[in-house]
Formats: sequence, C-alpha cells, structure tokens
Amino acid sequence: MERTLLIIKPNVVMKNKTGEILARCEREGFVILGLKHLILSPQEARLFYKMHEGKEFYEELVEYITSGHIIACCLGRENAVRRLREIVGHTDPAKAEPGTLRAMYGADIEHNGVHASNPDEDPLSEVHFFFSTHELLS
Ligand code: FUP
Repeated sequence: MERTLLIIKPNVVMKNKTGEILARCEREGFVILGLKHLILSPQEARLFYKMHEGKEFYEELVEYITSGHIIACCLGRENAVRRLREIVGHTDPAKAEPGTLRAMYGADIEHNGVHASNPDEDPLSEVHFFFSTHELLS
C-alpha cells in the first residue's frame, strides 16, 4: 500500500474541521496509518519547507504553519500520492476544483488549509519527518 502525508494546517484545525477531512479521506479509500496533533517549532517548519527557502512566500509559510496546532496524517491506499493530490486540489484555493479540500477549506494561496506530499519531493521522507516506522500501521 502506497503511503503519503496529509497535513491539516492551523486555521482548519482551529475551525474544528479535522474530523470532516479525515472522514472524507476514509471515504476516498485511504486508511489512516498514523495520526499526530502537534505544533511545529520555527526550526522544524524551516526544515520541512526547505525546498522553498529563499522564495518570497517562505517566511509567511513558516509563520502560518507554526501559528497553531496541526494534524499530521500518514494515509495509505493504492496510488496514494497522486490520488491525495487530486483530492487536495490546486495550491491556490481560488483555482481549485469545487469539492477539493483546498476549495472547501482553504482561505487563499498562503493559507490553503492542507498539505499533501508532492510526488516529485519524496513523499516517504515527508512521512518520516513526522513518524517513525513503529508509529505507523503496517
Ligand atoms: P503544493 O505542492 O500545492 O503544496 O504547492 P507548493 O509546494 O508550490 O507550495 C507549498 C506551499 O507554499 C503552499 F501550500 C502555499 C505556499 N505558497 C505560497 O504561499 N505562495 C505561492 O505562490 C506558492 C506557494
């Protein structure tokens, strides 16, 4: 079963939408293999978003993801990485297809509500940024 990482970002956690989003993922055939509620330190956030270092939105991205509790979730199913990206939708909620998570829960491109691993950016290393092997269902 392929694994990928979903993050529910602080403003969505604050709005009490975690259950809705996880239920949607389960309806879409994902199995919740690992789940954590945490606050990232600025150092951890900088490391997680290292590929965006130097871009004009980097500091705001770090500020947003560290602004409150997040939910990190390892999800599994066949073709998990690509399928979760489809369900999450375009980076900019204004351009996301209706019914995608960013269209439903994102505010704007900087505060787009959820993160899903990019197939080009080593999804498993993102999973293991948050989870050790013994914390995941096998
Ligand atoms: P995605 O793969 O859809 O999460 O998009 P990116 O990896 O390009 O961007 C990561 C995060 O950076 C996004 F979730 C939001 C933020 N971002 C901006 O704030 N402005 C931009 O122009 C692009 C991305």
